[in-house]
Amino acid sequence: MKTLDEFRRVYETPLLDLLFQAAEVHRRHHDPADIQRCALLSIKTGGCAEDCGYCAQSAHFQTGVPATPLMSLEEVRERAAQAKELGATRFCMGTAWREPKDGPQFDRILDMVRAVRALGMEACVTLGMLTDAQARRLAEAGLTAYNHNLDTSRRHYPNIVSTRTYDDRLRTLRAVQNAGIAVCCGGILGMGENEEDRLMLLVELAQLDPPPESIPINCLVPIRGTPLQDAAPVDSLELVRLVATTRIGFPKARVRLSAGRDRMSRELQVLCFFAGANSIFFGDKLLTAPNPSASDDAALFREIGLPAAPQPGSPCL
Ligand code: SAM
Ligand code: DTB
Ligand code: SF4
Repeated sequence: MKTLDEFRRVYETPLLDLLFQAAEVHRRHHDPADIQRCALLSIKTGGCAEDCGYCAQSAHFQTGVPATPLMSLEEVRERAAQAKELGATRFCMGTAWREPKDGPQFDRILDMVRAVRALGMEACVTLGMLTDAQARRLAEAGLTAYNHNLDTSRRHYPNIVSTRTYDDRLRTLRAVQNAGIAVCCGGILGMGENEEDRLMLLVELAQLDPPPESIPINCLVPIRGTPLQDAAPVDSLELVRLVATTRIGFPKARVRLSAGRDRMSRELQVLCFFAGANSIFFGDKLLTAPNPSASDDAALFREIGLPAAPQPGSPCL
């Protein structure tokens, strides 16, 4: 599927047929019991120069999130080892940067990537815009994937961010792909866009060559102090339709049910997994915003009948 019409036709399929088709595609390409757990760590929080209207970490808004320096290598290694014990197979690190500067901080991030890989986990970072040379150095350090979201449709983007363009985002995605790093690229629902904007985002993702290895679908976590603080929650069935359409359009991708799960019922999350979502962020916190607790997620996995992550202190650790 490449065109808006094709995505729309799938999206508008009667819901039960859509779910059935998505589940079929999902099972043809993936083991339905394989729901990846990714751990997320903000290694440099707050004080960001960009003005993304959804973000707690932009210096343009009064959100009460203090700016912190880049974490030490040792702390990151420790957090990654803990996440591995809890069942994470991918460790994702984020910085509140418009772009990384070359120098000691970027070198430290390369060491963090090597440390995560040495623990036997996939390593993902999201650092903002990259040059070709930075992407190549991340690839040499063993980076598995780079997260860089297009967030919404090209036409809605300027309503959300003014300090960079859609084409800036696409340029970084190309640098990442040229360096041979897998792309993790998705969006956020609930930022005042309509259903067509959401499908237009999928069309943009389908134009990437190769298509993204993973597609995070975030539901906006409204942050007090940002322009989107009062945005209405995403309709549950619209979310399920979008997950199913994403699964059908990107059969091989990991579709990651990302931010906003703390406001979703268990039933909604199960429907999303049935519709083809096969990854979550787990741990009590996303970057700055809340996430369901690790023990709630372990209970959910048990209830679904999937192998739950080992808990600290459990005999199998
Ligand atoms: N600064 C880098 C960048 O913007 O590319 C990396 C960190 S940024 C916080 C990573 C992604 O988190 C954003 O692209 C956005 O899709 C998502 N995100 C940020 N704030 C969010 C929120 N309040 N709700 C949902 N998703 C959010
Ligand atoms: C993505 O798409 N979602 C994650 C990850 N990539 C870096 C981030 C979600 C951030 C939610 C808001 C916060 O924690 O501040
Ligand atoms: Fe900065 Fe990223 Fe937040 Fe935008 S989304 S303000 S670039 S941390």
